[in-house]
Amino acid sequence: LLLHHPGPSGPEQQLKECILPSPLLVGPVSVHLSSPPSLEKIKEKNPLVTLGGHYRPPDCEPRHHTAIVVPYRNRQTHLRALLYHLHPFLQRQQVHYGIYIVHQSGNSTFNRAKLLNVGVREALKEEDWSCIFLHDVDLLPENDHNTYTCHPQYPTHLSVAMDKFRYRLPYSQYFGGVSAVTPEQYLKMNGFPNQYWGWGGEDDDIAARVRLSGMKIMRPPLAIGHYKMIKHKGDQGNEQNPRRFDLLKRTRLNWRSDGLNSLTYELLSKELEPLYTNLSVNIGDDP
Ligand code: UDH
Ligand code: NGS
Repeated sequence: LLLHHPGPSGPEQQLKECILPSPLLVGPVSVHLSSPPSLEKIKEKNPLVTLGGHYRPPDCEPRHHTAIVVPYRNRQTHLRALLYHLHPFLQRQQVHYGIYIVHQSGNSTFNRAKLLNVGVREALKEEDWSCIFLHDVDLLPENDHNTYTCHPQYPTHLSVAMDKFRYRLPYSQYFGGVSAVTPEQYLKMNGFPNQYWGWGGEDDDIAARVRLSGMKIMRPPLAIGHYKMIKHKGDQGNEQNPRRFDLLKRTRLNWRSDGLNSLTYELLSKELEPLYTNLSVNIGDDP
């Protein structure tokens, strides 16, 4: 199948669809966590990444269009480590991708799930992504056979074997870390909850929404879904949420009314950095 793709130099090139699996994959990679390079160095190592942290494979027409959404506040070193690892990782997979950092501005209690809602909405305003990854900043994938693409029918949980859980799931319904949905799946589950302020439970709520909306969770094999987590202490402004257990009891009643369809926020700025798009957002505060 031949498709038209406007080349960078002007005249139209004809590109063949990318081969599956990508011939550039290497399998397991060793991930080093200590002192990641500067953003400038990372940029030099990734010359084909364009402003806002976008990339298209230069030699073939990509089959997948993936937005990576990262909930974020005050984790600069982790962000550098993620960008350093993720850019080459995604390029080896030959996906068309963009990286969106959703920065919660101000000092209000952190709200991971709401930031993810914002990221999905803003990413889809910009491009017709076929897959959206929800990616913690401190998780580095260790095997590029763990492809950053979506299952057509069901949401995927990717970080099934994290080093801190001794490369297993901590419990069978665990949905934290790295997961992926298509825009259709996201719509079907009414996105993510907006009411989880502080640490814990929001990922369990998201997993419950998947089931309540009639879907199930897909996962890669444990041997492939390996991740290293950058060790760190609990963050200021993200203390354990004492309400999480009560909220989780009500997911079944609340998921249709709280989520994508009740999302409000104020986009303060959108900056196209060389390696990522930086969305700064006011999501309000714990009422
Ligand atoms: N995040 C930030 N800044 C914060 C808090 C969270 O960027 O201040 C983001 C970041 O992408 C992180 C994700 O939200 O990876 C999840 O944060 P988390 O603290 O829930 O999870 P993490 O896996 O740490 O990073 C868990 C161990 C520390 C909390 C222990 C509480 N008992
Ligand atoms: C569960 C939390 C999840 C959390 C998981 C792993 O207990 O949000 O532990 O936590 N659920 C509730 O608190 C209801 S971790 O070991 O990474 O700190 O993701």
